[in-house]
Amino acid sequence: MSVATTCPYCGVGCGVLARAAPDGSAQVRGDPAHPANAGRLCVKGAALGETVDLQGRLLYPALRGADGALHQVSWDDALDRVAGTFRRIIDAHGPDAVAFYVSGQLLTEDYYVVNKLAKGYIGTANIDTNSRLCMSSAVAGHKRAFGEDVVPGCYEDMEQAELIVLVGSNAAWCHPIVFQRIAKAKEQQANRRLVVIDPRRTATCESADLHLPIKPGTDVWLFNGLLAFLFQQGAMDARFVDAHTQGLERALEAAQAQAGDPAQVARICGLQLADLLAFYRWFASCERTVSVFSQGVNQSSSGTDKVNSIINCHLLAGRIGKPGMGPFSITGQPNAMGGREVGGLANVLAAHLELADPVHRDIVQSFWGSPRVADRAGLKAVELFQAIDEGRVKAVWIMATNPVVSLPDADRVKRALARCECVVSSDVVSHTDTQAFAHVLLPALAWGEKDGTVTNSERRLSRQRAFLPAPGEARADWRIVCEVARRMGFTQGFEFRHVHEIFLEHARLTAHRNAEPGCDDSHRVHRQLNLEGLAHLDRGGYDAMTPVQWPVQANGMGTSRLFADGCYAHADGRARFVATEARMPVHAPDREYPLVLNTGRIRDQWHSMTRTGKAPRLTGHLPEPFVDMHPHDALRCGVREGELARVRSRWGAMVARVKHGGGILAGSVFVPIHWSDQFASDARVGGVVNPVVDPVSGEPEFKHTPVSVEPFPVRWYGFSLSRDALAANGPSYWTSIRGEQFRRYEIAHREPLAECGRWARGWLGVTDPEADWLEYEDRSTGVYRAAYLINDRIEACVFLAPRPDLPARQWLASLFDCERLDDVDRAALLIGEPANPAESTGPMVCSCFGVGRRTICDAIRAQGLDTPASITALLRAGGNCGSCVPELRQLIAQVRAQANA
Ligand SMILES: Nc1nc2c(c(=O)[nH]1)N[C@H]1C(S)=C(S)[C@@H](COP(=O)(O)OP(=O)(O)OC[C@H]3O[C@@H](n4cnc5c(=O)[nH]c(N)nc54)[C@H](O)[C@@H]3O)O[C@H]1N2
Ligand SMILES: Nc1nc2c(c(=O)[nH]1)N[C@H]1C(S)=C(S)[C@@H](COP(=O)(O)OP(=O)(O)OC[C@H]3O[C@@H](n4cnc5c(=O)[nH]c(N)nc54)[C@H](O)[C@@H]3O)O[C@H]1N2
Ligand code: SF4
Ligand SMILES: [Mo]
Repeated sequence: MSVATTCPYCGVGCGVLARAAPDGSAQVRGDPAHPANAGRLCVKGAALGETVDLQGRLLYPALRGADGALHQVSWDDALDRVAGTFRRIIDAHGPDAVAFYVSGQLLTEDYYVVNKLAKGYIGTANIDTNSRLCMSSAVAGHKRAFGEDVVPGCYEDMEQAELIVLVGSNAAWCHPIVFQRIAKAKEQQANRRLVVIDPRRTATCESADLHLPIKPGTDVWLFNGLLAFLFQQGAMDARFVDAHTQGLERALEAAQAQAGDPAQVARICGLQLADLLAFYRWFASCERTVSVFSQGVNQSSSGTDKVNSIINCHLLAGRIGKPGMGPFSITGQPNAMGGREVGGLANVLAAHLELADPVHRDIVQSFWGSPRVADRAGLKAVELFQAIDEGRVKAVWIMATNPVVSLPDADRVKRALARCECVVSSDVVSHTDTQAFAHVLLPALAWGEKDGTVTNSERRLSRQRAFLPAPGEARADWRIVCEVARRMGFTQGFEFRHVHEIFLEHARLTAHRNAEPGCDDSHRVHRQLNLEGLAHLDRGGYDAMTPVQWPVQANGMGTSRLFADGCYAHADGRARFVATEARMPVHAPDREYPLVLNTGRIRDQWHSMTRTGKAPRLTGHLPEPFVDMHPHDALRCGVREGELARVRSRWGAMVARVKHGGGILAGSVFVPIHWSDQFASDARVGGVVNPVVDPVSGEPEFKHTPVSVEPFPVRWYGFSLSRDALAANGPSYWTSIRGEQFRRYEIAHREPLAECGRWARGWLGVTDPEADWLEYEDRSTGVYRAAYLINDRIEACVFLAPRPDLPARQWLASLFDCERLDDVDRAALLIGEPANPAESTGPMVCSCFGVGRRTICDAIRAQGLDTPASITALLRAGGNCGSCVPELRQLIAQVRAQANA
């Protein structure tokens, strides 16, 4: 029997039907009944089944001993250690000497209890979340504009819009199912337009009618310019503005002063004036406009102003609260939204109540019956780790996040954790960069094993349901927190026996003293977030809950769109225009650090790869960390495509492969965020990123750090495929990923090899002198190849050369599927080329069907294919999840351009 649950990756929140398979994997497919995806899944969702095996899982609690090693202990010992240490530190130094750093990948119920423990019982607001790194600018922008953290619209609006503006969003890769919905709506009605505002030409741009390659960080100019333009063109909805808003005058003044002249805006934003005006005109004339924004907006030192500059335009034109229009902050993590509902951020309380307001604090504390409630904002993520480094915070409990990888100035985070008296880490895997610093490891239930709710980008609550047994001694996060709370002496408030009871408490709190808008009872506070209709579900009702969008009325009906009545959450019911200040990012490039580092995501990996890194289907697309740069910049920096380079800033450095993806402006470089010390020697880009934050939200400026790029000179390059994991020490550079039947290592070294053969045997761990060892060496060119076989089956191979032009990995990988290699294969191994060149398919494009770039380009050329659909018909590529369709479009354009050249 399949279980209906929700995908644990992005904030689209797709429904999944899952069932355990006998081999320890799982079968998953899209849930046709889920409104977010109607049965579709992107490639990450489709590969979920490959990520649920127990290899690499953390299954038992562990404590770090005096010897520095981790030792398995009982739950009692581990929980007592956490509770005892936290209690001791609080008694000696006060509640603010401890902290929690949690995650939008927790379920709402987990999040609820940890926030309750910190703010209501320990009495500290030092609980922050990785949502600080992600959504906090959107949260702050919503609060300034609407009086509450509310996303007004729904996914259907994107399908109904005439104009979709994607700002700082690579939705084709990061929110693929929403993007597919947009793309499909566009196909169905040709006059729908898509504008993408992004300094990079991403896969998302392939479907765009207009791409504005904006100069990094200058979005406020663009949208302030738009505000001034809309006003000047008479696109203002005066009735709406008069009746439902406040503050236009000041906002408009600021916009006109800074960005009143489109020509100047175009100059500052680095855009063609004609393109800018085309966008402005489309926006002015399309009533149904949705502006979707993501990390290119939020992760900026003017992130909150960027958000408000976008919302301002929608308010001016009265385009909000109606079908097919509105500003739309699309969330990153599966439960970014749920975490905000229960007050996971250091400056808010549960149920969208404000920590700074005594009435709000009273609502929460009286509802909880808790001994106290935190009355001043806690430390925001970046500050929190600085406080740990300075010894002000002495114990931190990290749950479901990997800050040594994902925070800016991440080497300082390492230092801080190394110095911290007590680091507790709750995770599902046994080795992460953060756990290397933990004193206590707590094994949590993972996706497929745990139960609870999540809320997606369109405020839709869905159940995550278990379909796998709890492995080892792993426990649900909420259970672990409640255990520690009790052991700290908080005997009341954490007696939950089932996740359902937590959900009910949370739902009741959202309805508690939640007034009608305009109600003048000062003890009640109006909030849109209201789950009243779910507050009385019995256990069966909770288990059977179907996806529903908040607010949920008493009759159980959800709400797809908010603000239809023009009534906002500010006390006077009016939305606010915010006068936004256009300003450049804090650190400008200079002579020493002349390039701007932009960081973000790739299609098939999720964050620090602890789960997607397990799925062979996902590792082939972009198997190595890279620095994507413009060829002119590469020339200037003396680095070459395919070779290694060091990316350096004032804060740190990393090493990655140089790539010319073709989508990047001169002056910028792009590095993916995914590689940690578990997967590469030195590719944590977080160590390079500046710790600058937005002054309002505290969200880091992840998209803008001045850097230099310089050669990372090596004497040889190489790679290995091996059925067994190798001890990847030795080479100056290594990266490792999991393939179907092997692990793949890319390596390079700064020192020459005296004896390749000896080194290769040591590297592959081949000690038997009688082993079936094939070897080829050309001393004059420095090329070396070796393979190791057992009973004619290939076990491992290694290829070395002074330059990075090495044999195709895909073809070699296919040899690992063979039970026996024949003489032709053996010869091919030594020659380093397949006997039949057609076997080399090129880098992976379609991960679902394993179709490579070369195969696709050959087919486009030979058959004159001109649409993604025609490629799918011939090669199947793109026919399953559709995640690669934007790249198919790219390849068609490329082949065409080559043919015309
Ligand atoms: N495959 C995959 N999908 C994911 C994730 C993942 O790890 N992998 N993570 C999820 C999470 S948590 C999140 S938050 C989302 C993020 O989803 P997105 O925000 O779409 O992804 P990013 O790659 O972080 O950044 C988006 C774009 O912002 C652009 N940008 C940089 N600077 C600027 C600027 O100054 N102005 C503008 N307008 N754009 C700029 C970048 O070039 C980049 O293409 O993705 C979610 N989905
Ligand atoms: N340079 C740069 N840095 C960034 C960004 C960027 O664009 N550029 N983006 C930022 C953003 S938007 C985000 S959201 C963050 C994400 O950054 P992180 O939150 O650090 O990323 P993850 O790798 O998803 O970490 C989640 C951890 O939780 C574990 N885990 C998974 N499920 C569970 C569970 O149920 N319980 C417990 N206890 N553990 C679990 C996983 O194994 C993993 O170790 O990165 C941020 N950092
Ligand atoms: S779009 Fe993909 S990653 Fe996001 S929820 Fe849906 S299946 Fe999961
Ligand atoms: Mo995120």
